Amino acid sequence: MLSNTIRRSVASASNKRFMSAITGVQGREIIDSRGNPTVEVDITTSQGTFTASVPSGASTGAYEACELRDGGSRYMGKGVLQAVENVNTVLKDTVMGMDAADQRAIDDAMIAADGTPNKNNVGANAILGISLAASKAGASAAGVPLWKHYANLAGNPNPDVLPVPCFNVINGGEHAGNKLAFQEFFIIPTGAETFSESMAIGCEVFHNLKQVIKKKFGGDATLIGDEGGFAPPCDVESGLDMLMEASEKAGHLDKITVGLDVASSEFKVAGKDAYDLDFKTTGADKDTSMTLSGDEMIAFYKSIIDKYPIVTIEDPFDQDDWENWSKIVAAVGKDVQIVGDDLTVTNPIKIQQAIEEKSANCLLLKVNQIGSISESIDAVKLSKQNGWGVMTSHRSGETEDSYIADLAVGLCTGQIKTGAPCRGERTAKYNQLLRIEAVLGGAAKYPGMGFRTPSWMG
Ligand code: 2PG
Ligand code: MG
Repeated sequence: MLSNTIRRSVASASNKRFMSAITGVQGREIIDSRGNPTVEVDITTSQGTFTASVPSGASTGAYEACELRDGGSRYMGKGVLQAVENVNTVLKDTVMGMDAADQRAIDDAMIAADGTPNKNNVGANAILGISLAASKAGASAAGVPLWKHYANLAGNPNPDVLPVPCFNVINGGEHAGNKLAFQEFFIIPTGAETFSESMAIGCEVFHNLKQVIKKKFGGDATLIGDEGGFAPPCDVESGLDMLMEASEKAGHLDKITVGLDVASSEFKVAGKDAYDLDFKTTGADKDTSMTLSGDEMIAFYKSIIDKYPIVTIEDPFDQDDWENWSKIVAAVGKDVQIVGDDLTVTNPIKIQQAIEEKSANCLLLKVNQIGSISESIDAVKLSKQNGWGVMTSHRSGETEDSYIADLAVGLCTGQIKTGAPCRGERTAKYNQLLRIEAVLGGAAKYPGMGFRTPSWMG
């Protein structure tokens, strides 16, 4: 005979299972911040309908999981109707009736249904849409906010650390029409006391930067790039000078550090130890003195590290240039964070290799590079267990969805980049962090200069 206590707990467990069983899956095509189609998914349980959408990169790493696009002429080949079809058929059949709270089982089942290492059959954009929407349904089933749900899934007992925001206020590379080779220039309010103070500092520097750029280059130069930052006709050093000038004008020079995403895979010269910093110029106008070898790149990085308060550099070398990655970590990695994006593509296999070869010391966490929440958690844990930092990241093509803010807190990544404090798809994430900070109240922590080692498993 079952005791009453056991009977009660069996009843409540099965009740909970019933409450969060997936009863509906609906995918659709929506538009991202660049006017390209992307996947959105609704997951229905008895508690309601939960919606999530998938971001998309421009400077995409060669080893990222498959982003399934339709090809042809519709939307310049970028339609996602096939991925949506896969959501509404094979993946729907896979997850219907499963417990939305059991993220790992859902993700594993979809990965098995796809059957390829890179999710080439159904598309990582299809799988991720369901994975994300299921996580929202799971949070609701558990009766906790999304950031707490992510913390529970990962085993983080105390999700109370807000990330330091890396505001990408100057855009270059593939994200802007200027000639600047480096893709992102960050203002990082490491001297703030709280997340909300860091937002005020970031916004004030951003507005001052607009004035600095306008004075130097005129109003046309204050037009913005894909991630909301300005895209002036500057080079790397004059861009950094303008960040310094704007921070000083805003009265925050003592509260900020700076960082870069070089995104150098975009301008590696194929087959040569060479990087073309004038890659957007073609023909006779190209300045060949701007093509640097790996060693010259390292010398250049060292010179700007000496001159500016640089604390983080992402993708300083191409995704296959492992040797130069290891060289730069050995040269500057103690004081400066070296972030793997294209190198590691949020993939535990690549991260393991980079750990062994000491090629980076921080993971850029992009959920769509790997294609599911569970694998993203694995990537973060592996990085943290090996003493790496973790920077949560948006993509240059985004939607209004703000789950990366919840991920940053839930997984205690200590740092996030989600563009400038400008454009709704960017501010959606920063605003969600302000909400989480308000809910945490006095318990909220801000890591400041400790962003590389925030507390959980740090
Ligand atoms: C990057 C990102 C995001 P994209 O390189 O880190 O800023 O750009 O999404 O285009 O890869
Ligand atoms: Mg990058």
